[in-house]
Amino acid sequence: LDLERELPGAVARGELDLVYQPVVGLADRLPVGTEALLRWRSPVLGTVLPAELLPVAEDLGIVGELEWWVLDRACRQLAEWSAGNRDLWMAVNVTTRELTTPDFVARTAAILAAYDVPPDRLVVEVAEPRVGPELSTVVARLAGLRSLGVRTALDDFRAEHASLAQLRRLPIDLLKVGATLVDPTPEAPRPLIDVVVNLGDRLGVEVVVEDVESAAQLDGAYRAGCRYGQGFALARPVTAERVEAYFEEFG
Ligand code: G
Ligand code: G
Ligand code: MN
Ligand code: NA
Repeated sequence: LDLERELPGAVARGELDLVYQPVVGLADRLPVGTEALLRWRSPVLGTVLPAELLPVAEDLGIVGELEWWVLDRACRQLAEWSAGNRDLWMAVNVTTRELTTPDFVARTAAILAAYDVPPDRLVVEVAEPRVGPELSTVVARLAGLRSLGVRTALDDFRAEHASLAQLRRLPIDLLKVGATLVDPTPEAPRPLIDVVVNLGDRLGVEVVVEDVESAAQLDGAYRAGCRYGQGFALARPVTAERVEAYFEEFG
């Protein structure tokens, strides 16, 4: 397949790219940071999205190479933005597979030092780990990142699957939940977002509502006590230049 043939050389050919989606404070609607999202600009295949390329990268055994490219590039961009005296954060998605490698924390520390980025400007986003032996390694790595000063986020938190015991164990600063939790349904006419925000309060975790697509979701999330929001209703993922223009306008 073209994808399998082309992907291994993509880093060396300079074909990887990041787009940045603003994260906004819900009280004042001002940007607080961005989430970096990987794009592969292939001259052969066009723009390939992570959902398509990550499974192939997994099969080829090159996820690590891609992820370290992303972390490096995102921190370099963050250093540029920080030099302009902007207190923005940069969130980066990391697979459990890469997070659990032994030197993950040391390599992250090295990148932060290389670009002279204040560690608390970096947010590492991870998906809920499976319950099992992997969990204690995830806990250890997240704790290691936090001891550097890096912040941690649990991505795609799904209230219906939540294992409370697991959530209590995870050393995280931010909980990202989908905006559909704000929507009332026939089964749950009082939306579940309140429950998640209360849970966050108890655990000392701020809630970021993501995939916000409507003004109703935005208002509902704010009223429920979510601190931050992200989604097409606020801003789409865009190139570095366009996100800078966005900061000039709104930040
Ligand atoms: O950018 P997009 O909306 O297509 O992202 C789809 C999925 O890919 C999301 O789950 C997102 O977390 C993930 N993703 C985007 N960029 C990266 C990345 O750099 N590394 C990893 N591991 N996942 C990413
Ligand atoms: O899994 P993760 O949360 O990292 O996924 C981020 C993905 O969500 C990106 O691919 C981004 O393009 C997508 N995304 C961002 N905002 C919205 C939105 O408002 N609606 C939908 N459907 N997807 C969104
Ligand atoms: Mn994410
Ligand atoms: Na998410």
